[in-house]
Amino acid sequence: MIPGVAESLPPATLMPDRVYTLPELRYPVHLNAAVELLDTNADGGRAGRPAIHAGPRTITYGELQAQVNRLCHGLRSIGLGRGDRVLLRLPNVPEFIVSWLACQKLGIVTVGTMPLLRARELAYIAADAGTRAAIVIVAGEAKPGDTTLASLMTGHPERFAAESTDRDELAMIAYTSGSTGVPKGCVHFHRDILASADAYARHVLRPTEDDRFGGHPTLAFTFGTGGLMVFPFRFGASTVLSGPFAPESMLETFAAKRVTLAFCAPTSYRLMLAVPDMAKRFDLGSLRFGVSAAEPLPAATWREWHEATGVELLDGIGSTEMFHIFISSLPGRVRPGATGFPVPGYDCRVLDEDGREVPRGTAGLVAIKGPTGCKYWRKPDRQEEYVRWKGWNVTGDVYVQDEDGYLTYQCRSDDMIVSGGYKIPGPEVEHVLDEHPAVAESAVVAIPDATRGFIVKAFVVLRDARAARAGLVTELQDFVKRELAPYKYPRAIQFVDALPRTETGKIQRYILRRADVVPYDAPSAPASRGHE
Ligand code: 3UK
Repeated sequence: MIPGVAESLPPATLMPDRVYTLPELRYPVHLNAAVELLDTNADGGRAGRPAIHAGPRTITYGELQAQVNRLCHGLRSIGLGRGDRVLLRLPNVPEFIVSWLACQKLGIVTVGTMPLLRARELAYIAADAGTRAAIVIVAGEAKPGDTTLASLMTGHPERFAAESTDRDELAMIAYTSGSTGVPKGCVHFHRDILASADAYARHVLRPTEDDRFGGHPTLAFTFGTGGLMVFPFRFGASTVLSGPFAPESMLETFAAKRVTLAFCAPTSYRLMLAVPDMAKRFDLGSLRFGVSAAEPLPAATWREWHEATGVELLDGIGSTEMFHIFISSLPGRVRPGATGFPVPGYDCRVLDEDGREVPRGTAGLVAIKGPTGCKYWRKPDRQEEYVRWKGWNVTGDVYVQDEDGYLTYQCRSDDMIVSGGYKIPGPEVEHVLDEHPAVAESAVVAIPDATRGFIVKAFVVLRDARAARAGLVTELQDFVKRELAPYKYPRAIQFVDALPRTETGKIQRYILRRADVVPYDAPSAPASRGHE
């Protein structure tokens, strides 16, 4: 492994136990994800088959391989190579895939970033990962002398010998949304990327080369990395890339491009259902399944979608730490409202706070062992929280398993708000609100919402209560949108005189979470404003 990079991984004692129970999860010692995903197809008789559909463009495996190889030469010519971290800041366009595969071939560690992230968040990630270069899309024409993807690719041969990476060598660092306000880098090896395809996709979706994968998750989010790039390429199938999600255009893409496997968040399925006459206007006959992840899929959404389209949605819970889905509904055995069963290759238990298994029917922390697992980059304390009790991955999700084995999601055990499929750490929004000159302190919680599952609501104590003028709500919302990814802004803001606190000074968020919470206009105990 690469010196200086490997040391940033948690020590062996904190690593999750990896289990490789299925024969298809045994890989050779030298393994390169790009070789497996691209070259095996392009050199194995699929050079003329489609790999990417993007708008009017179709890119075959052969064309993709030629572009990737030329970029490999180009990246090497500017001194980038094995072990370097490179930040990718691209939307769902073919250039993302070309750049990602080229980096993997060179043994470069890709650091994908969500397109909506802003300067503050990107600066943190770039510094934390120690990136040496970034591949970004910028507006305007390139000036002579600028380094562009095109200039890097010009004049280079279409063949390139990939680095012979170790199967357990760093391939990518994926950043979480950060439950304590600091995003955490999750390391995945070349082997992890393939194992997720060979466990989840192979056993649950059973893709063939005729499948077309489509949907909206960004390629930088591991839900999208898997669903819209790794899984299709692992099976010689193709991916359908589209612009930012809008219900009608997504339905139009599914119909026009004959998508067979859709990857969306539950909120998006609900928004598509709300399009008038959606099933009549859009021919969804090509769809085999719709994968639903990132937040719980309510039974009502499952039924409505099934009624409207005849297509089964497959709920699956995954995480950035685990790379992809580890508990999933199985085709033909869906119980609406339940997530489903452990994905073949994964072992799953429901445990109490001390790591003991709870009886069936009792809620507890879900714990996972499998071929993928959490490896935080430079966060040993966080590693200890996620990987507990001798190697179990503890995601922070509370589950109940019934007598038949079905696992049903209950809630999260921390302050992460899940809204419209986005993970929004409450404390991060609070930190930003607290920087506004009018704000004394704030508390942010999730409030149930029919469309988004939950919305972000901020309870704000002003420095001067008389400042609560009309317009301040919008001003605070805009302030958050400028500082953070806009989806994190509080859709509801309520001014209060004080925040409810425990004796030890902890904010009692459970009181704030009650939708019918009364405004705190009655004066509360002076001690409750601890910092004044
Ligand atoms: C929550 C779910 C209930 C859960 C993800 C599929 O969401 C993904 O990764 P993140 O790191 O968040 C992980 C957390 O999100 N969650 C995800 N799916 C479900 N809760 N039902 C679900 N089906 O709290 C989990 O711990 O953003 C999802 C594939 C890859 C991913 N990265």
